[in-house]
Amino acid sequence: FDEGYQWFYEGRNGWWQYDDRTSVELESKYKTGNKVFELLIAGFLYIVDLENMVQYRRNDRTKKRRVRRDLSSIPGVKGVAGLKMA
Ligand code: V3L
Repeated sequence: FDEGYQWFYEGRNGWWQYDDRTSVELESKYKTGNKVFELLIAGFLYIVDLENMVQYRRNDRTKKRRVRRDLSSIPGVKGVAGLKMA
């Protein structure tokens, strides 16, 4: 990772950091210029589209969440992969 950068997906009123394994995968795809790819997240296949910076379940494309690569110090981070920050 570049110094201080992290991957986030959109929550209701803020951003969730991706879990470590998924973050490493995202960073690797990002670095190789891979724009659209599948990821297994909590047992479901998701499409990540880095051209439009969104993710959505492969078999339900109606619920799109924004994706963001930004400094880990951004405001509004709720926690990691659904686990609220202490
Ligand atoms: N990593 C982990 N869980 C995810 C991810 C991901 N990248 N994408 C979706 N889910 P959907 P608030 C989120 C979960 O988009 O209160 C948060 O992690 C998603 O979890 O329709 O709204 C929280 O746990 C949701 O439970 O595929 O901010 C939860 O929402 C489920 O997959 C509530 O967060 C369906 O999301």
